[in-house]
Amino acid sequence: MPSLRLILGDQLTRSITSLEDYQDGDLILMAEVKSEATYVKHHKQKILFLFSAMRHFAQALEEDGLNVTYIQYDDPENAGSLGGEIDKVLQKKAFDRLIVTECGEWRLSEEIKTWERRFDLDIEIREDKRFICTLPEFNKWAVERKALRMEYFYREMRQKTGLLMNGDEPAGKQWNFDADNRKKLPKDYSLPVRPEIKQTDIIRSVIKLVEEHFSDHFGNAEMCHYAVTRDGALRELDWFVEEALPNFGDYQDAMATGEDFLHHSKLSAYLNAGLLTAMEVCRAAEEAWEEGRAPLNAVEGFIRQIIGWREYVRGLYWREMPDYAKLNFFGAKKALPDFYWTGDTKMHCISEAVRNTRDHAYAHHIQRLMITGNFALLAGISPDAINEWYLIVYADAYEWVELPNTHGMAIYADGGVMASKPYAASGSYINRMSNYCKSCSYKVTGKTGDDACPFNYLYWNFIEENRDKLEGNGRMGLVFKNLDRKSEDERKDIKQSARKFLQSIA
Ligand code: FAD
Ligand code: DLZ
Ligand code: SF4
Repeated sequence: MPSLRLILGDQLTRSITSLEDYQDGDLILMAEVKSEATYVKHHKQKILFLFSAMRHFAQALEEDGLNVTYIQYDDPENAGSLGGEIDKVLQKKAFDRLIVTECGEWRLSEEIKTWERRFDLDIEIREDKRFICTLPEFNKWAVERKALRMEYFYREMRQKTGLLMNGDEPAGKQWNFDADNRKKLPKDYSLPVRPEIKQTDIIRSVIKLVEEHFSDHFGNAEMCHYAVTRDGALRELDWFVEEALPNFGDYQDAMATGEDFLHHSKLSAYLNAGLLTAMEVCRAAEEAWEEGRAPLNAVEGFIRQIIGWREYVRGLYWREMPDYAKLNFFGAKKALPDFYWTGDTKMHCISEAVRNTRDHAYAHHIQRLMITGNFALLAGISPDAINEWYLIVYADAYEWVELPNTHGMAIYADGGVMASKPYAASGSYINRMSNYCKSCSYKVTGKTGDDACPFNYLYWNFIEENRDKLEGNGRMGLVFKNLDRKSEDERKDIKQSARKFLQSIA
């Protein structure tokens, strides 16, 4: 008997394991459903990107002669959930088994496990081979260690893939060139101009659909800012490698007013949805270095993000879930301030990060980590609220990658499973890496009081309030030494300024 093959919205590649051994008579099911589109109120641009990419992918499969049932969101018969759509298919025709590649979120993976009983059908959950490190391999690496630090994992991935390796030696005799990658963008610097995204008929019809059904979701979707086919994503990759990669390393941590992508690749949405693979992206970068088109600090930095951070957070997510999501090391419980949605704050760095997020369902790593993430950490925003925000607002957000980055890296809610100390910083870090403070109503040099940069007093207030939790951390020694040098009056002012500011945003 034939097989029913379910392809999820972030599995848009011909090499997905659920399509292996496809035979005549099999049916591929893809469905735009309410349960996936609204379990959080995803950014309009994310829905636009994903539904458009799903439709193009289904069309390409059909053009190749595969048998596809594609359910559109506004189909009057739409059952509203993946399970409901499977049920509908099974009412019409019998299948031997349902084949699906393992999904990217705990929530859905638990639901899929219930389908065998629900439909009285064999469910074959296949490995997601898009990743370089298998989950058993990650677990094996993790059990042998006290601390799960990305840097050591990354070295193993370099050896496994052979990327930037000369035999057993790392290219340039150094594993990591991060120290070279912390430059501020020079004044009057010209950034490479990004190519326009071709708007297709499919995109145009999904724009209408999004406006009709998701008008109360966050963000802009007047046009699609993402390529929606594999060919389009490959063009984006080529542009990045030629134009932006050469300076990716130098300005990796830089931020600048009005510059929304800088030298970043903007490839995460494509990688996570299946339009590009991790290895092809890394090989393209490696080739640019081998041919002298991009320097080693840029190429190593870029490859590390993918075979290092990306693989590492995925392994960590599946290893630590479901308990991981419940951790709240600092007991943070404040509500998310409105300006995370409106951008309406005098803090220029935050309004810039929120504007970029609203316009493109994108912000680059340092905006996510050191602006919105750092603020949430210092202000004590509840992990559930901030995790939900990050899952909603980015086109590349799926819980396997969003949660460890937010919960672990940005707000240290996991108490150090992922990072060796909190990524907390005052305004001087933001000033060092950006030109934001020049256009801000607050004074970055001010320590306390109404005009002072809130990041300054919130930083010291955070350190003081969490002394019991952080003082034992060897990497925080200098920070506590500096805090202890402050006078009683200074500490009182810090506390008062922090209290007043936090009340004003409550
Ligand atoms: P580039 O800077 O060009 O980096 C190249 C690639 O490396 C990215 O496309 C991405 O695939 C990978 N990468 C880089 N950093 C990370 C990382 N820390 N973890 C995993 N992959 C990484 N990334 C997501 O894909 N989805 C998310 O939901 C997500 N949420 C985040 C939340 C927070 C609080 C933080 C601090 C980071 C988050 N990241 C997330 C990681 C990173 O910020 C984005 O991958 C990156 O900004 C995407 O832009 P880019 O493609 O231009 O990246
Ligand atoms: C994110 C998303 C959205 C918005 N909509 C759909 C959908 O309608 N149908 C679908 O199959 N997948 C969708 N997705 C992606 C899924 O949420 C994703 O597969 C899971 O979160 C697991 O990563
Ligand atoms: Fe942000 Fe403070 Fe700089 Fe203003 S002064 S942009 S709030 S860091």
